[in-house]
Amino acid sequence: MSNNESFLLECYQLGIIKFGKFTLKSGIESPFYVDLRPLASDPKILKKLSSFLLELVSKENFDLICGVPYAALPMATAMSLESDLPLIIKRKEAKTYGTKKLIEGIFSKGQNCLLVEDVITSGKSLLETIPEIENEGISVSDIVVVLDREQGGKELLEAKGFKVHSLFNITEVCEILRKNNLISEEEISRINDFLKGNQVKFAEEKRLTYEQKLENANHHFSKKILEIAIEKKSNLIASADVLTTKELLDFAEKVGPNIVALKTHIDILTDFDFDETVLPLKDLATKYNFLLMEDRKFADIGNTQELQFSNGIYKISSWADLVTSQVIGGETSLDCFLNVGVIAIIGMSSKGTLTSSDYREEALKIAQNHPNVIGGVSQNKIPDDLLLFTPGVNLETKDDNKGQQYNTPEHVFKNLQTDFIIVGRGIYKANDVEKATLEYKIAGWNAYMNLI
Ligand code: 5BU
Repeated sequence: MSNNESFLLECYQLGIIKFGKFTLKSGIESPFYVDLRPLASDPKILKKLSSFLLELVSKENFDLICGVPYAALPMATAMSLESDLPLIIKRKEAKTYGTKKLIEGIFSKGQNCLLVEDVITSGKSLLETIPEIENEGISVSDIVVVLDREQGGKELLEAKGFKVHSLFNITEVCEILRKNNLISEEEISRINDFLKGNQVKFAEEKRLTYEQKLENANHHFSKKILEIAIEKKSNLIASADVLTTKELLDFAEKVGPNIVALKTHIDILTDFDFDETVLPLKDLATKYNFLLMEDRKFADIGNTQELQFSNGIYKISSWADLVTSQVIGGETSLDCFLNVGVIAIIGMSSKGTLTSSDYREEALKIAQNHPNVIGGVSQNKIPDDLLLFTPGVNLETKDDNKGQQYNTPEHVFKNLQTDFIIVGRGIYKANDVEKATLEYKIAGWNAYMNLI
C-alpha cells in the first residue's frame, strides 16, 4: 500500500467523505459529500497532511503562504510551521472598522504567495479570492489543494495560468476505497455518472423485510433463521471463538436468549469431546431457540468435503444447522452438504483479501445456483434471494492489528443491507457478556428497523 493510500484511509476514518444522497447549495443532488474540517482535529493527521502538501511544490518558489478560509486555515498554519514560510491570513469579509484590511499579517508588495485550499470544485471561490490577494500587490502562481472533486475547477484555474497541485482527486479516492471494500460498485458508478454531468438517479433504498424474505424462502434453514429473527427481534449471530468446552457452554448460556445463531470454530477447542461438548450445546440451542453455525469454511473437492463434513471427531453433519463453505471447489463440491444450510464465502472482511469483485461475481453465481446454499458471507451487497451474513462488526474498534476490518452494525445494514451481523470479540471479550449481547442485538435490530 502506498503512503498516500494508507494516509487516505486514515483520513477516511475521520468521516471526511460520505456516500449517499446530498443536496448541494445549488440544489443539485450529489452522490458524495466531502468535509475536510475534521482533519484539523487530529494533530498527527494534520502534520502528515501538511508534509504531503508541501511535497507537491518547491517551497523556494514562495515567500508567503495563505489558506482560503476556513477549512484550509489550519492546513496553511501547519505548512507554515513545517516550511518556515510566513503565514498571511485572508479574511472572509473586510473589517468594517479600523484598517478595513482583507489580508492580515506581515508582507510586502511583489512577494509570491502559495495558496492552500481544502477542496476544489468549480474553482469559482478561488477565482474570487485570488484577486483580493493580488490587490495587495502579492502575486499568486500556485495553489495546493487536498482534494479535486473533478468538476472543472482545476481546468478553469489552469486555463487562467495558475498551477494547481492536488493531493487526491475523487477518482483516486474511489479507487482506493473500492480496493479496501469501503465503497460499493453501485456508489462508484453513481459518482462517475455525476462527474460526467449526468443527473444521478437514486433508487429508493428500501430493503426486503424478514417477513418478505420468509415468504420467498425455500430452504428449511433459511426459513428457520428468519422465523427466529422475527420472533426474537434479533439479527445477531455471536461468534464463540473460545478454547474450552466450559467457556463455550457458559457463553452459549449467556448469549442464547438474544441470538439467532451461535457460530463456532469447533476445531479450536482444546478439550473437544463429542458427548461433553456437542450434546449440552445442542440442548442449549433447543432451550434458547438458536441455530448452530459451524464456520468450517470447507475448501476442497466434493469427496473430501463429504468426508470432512461427516467424519473425524467433530462429525459436523450430526449437529450443525448451518456451515460455511468456500465455493472455490466449484458448484458440485457443495452437493455433499445435505440437511444443513450452506453459507457460501463470497467476500472476506480481512485486509488484502483476494475476494476481488471478479471473484465475488463468480462465487455468487455458484451460490445462487446451488439449492443447498441459503446465503453468503460478504462485505458487499448480494442479491436478495440469498441471505447476507456480515462479520467484521464491532461498535468500538476499527481493526485488530491482525488484518480484521470492522464496521458498525449501522454501517453494514445501511450500506450492505445485510441480514445478519456476526460479532466475536465485541461480545466474548466484553466484561459483561450479557450486556454486550443486548447492546449488539439492539444496535442490529434498530439499524434494520430504520431501513424498512
Ligand atoms: P471478531 O472477533 O468479531 O473479529 O470475529 C469474527 C468472526 O467471524 C471470526 O470467527 C472469523 O473467523 C469470522 N469471519 C470474519 O471475521 N471475516 C470473514 O470474512 C469471515 C469470517 Br468469512
